[in-house]
Amino acid sequence: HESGAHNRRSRSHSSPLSLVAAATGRKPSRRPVWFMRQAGRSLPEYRAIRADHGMLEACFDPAMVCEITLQPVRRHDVDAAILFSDIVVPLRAAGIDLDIVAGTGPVIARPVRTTGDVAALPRLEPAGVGAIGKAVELILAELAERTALIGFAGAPFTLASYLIEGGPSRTYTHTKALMYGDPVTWNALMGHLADITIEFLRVQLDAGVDAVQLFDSWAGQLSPADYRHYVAPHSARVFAEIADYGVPRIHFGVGTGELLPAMTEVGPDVIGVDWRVPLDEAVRRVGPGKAVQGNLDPTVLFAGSDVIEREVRRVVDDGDRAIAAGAVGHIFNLGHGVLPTTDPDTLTRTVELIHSADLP
Ligand code: 1CP
Repeated sequence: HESGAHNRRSRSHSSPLSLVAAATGRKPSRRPVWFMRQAGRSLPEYRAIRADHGMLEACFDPAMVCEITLQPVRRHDVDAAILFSDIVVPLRAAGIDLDIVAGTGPVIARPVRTTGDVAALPRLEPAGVGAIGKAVELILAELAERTALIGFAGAPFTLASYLIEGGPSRTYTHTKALMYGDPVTWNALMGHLADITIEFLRVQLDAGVDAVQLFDSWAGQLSPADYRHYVAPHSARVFAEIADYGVPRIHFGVGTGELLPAMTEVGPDVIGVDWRVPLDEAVRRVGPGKAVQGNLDPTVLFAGSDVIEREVRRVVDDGDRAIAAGAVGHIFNLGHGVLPTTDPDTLTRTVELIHSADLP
């Protein structure tokens, strides 16, 4: 791949991107904010598009991806767009039979549970996600200079959980049974998924995304010891293999308070924190030299403007304390995704509130 050849990163030395500045220890022009799951879900203009198009159909149509990615930026003036896609898109592109079912999420036609199933998994050819690279180019052509584009992928553990369970899960029984019971097959699967993740991220990075986030949404199901033993080597390889792009790499999972040290060891530049751990406490677990991202509880957006103001202020203050404790910057976000019934106007007002707060 030609790192940096044809993208906006050439401008990064005088970058006006507040998100990149906060991620790399430079002073941002304003406190950067974006929201996980800001694209889709809560926006009526998204629902209007999706009324006539399936989720996967939309994900492989560059014009639709571009439009849906830009919708929350137009509305809320957030400092980053996140590519509209899904963590299972590269699996589908590789040829795995799956669908994204409304109200459920990813559903895998034939769950992957045996050594033979793992050996038969297809590889991802970059051409399979050509539409996603094209979408990134369309978005970058339209995005304002001050707005970063974040690419993303699912981490091997979270992808494995969908492939093995066949869909969303509460207990991850099959996943952990394979992990504990057949480590050789487990590592073969995780290695294969790391390859797919690296390829998917490279297509986005080659097309010019300004940052990437690796979602290990369900890693919080594991103890630190098991995370280090069964997961960390594979996630570490993903971070290492994209390091030469020089763009900020964000790592996030839900319920990962106990895993923050281990999730930092695998090599991200920015560590995402859910709402359970205050940002300044997170820095004590992560150590100095990383940026922190988070961590307003998404349900606070339903509690009225007084509570929102108070909680935004608290997260901003925690972010300042995190910086005083050694973090290189703070990117404001929710502790997990925007809930579908969130009032979009509340999101817009919350962004205004965050931008009006003093910088540390
Ligand atoms: O706004 C955005 O965040 C950009 C688009 C995006 C992203 C980053 C979507 C669109 N999905 C994702 C990542 C994703 N997908 C994650 C990691 C982030 C997280 O923890 O939220 C995960 C775990 C998935 C899997 C997935 N896809 C779920 C969760 C299922 C479960 O196990 O609980 C669901 C519901 C989907 C479908 C999906 N993905 C995206 C949208 C807009 C939707 C809803 C589709 C619809 O309209 O029915």
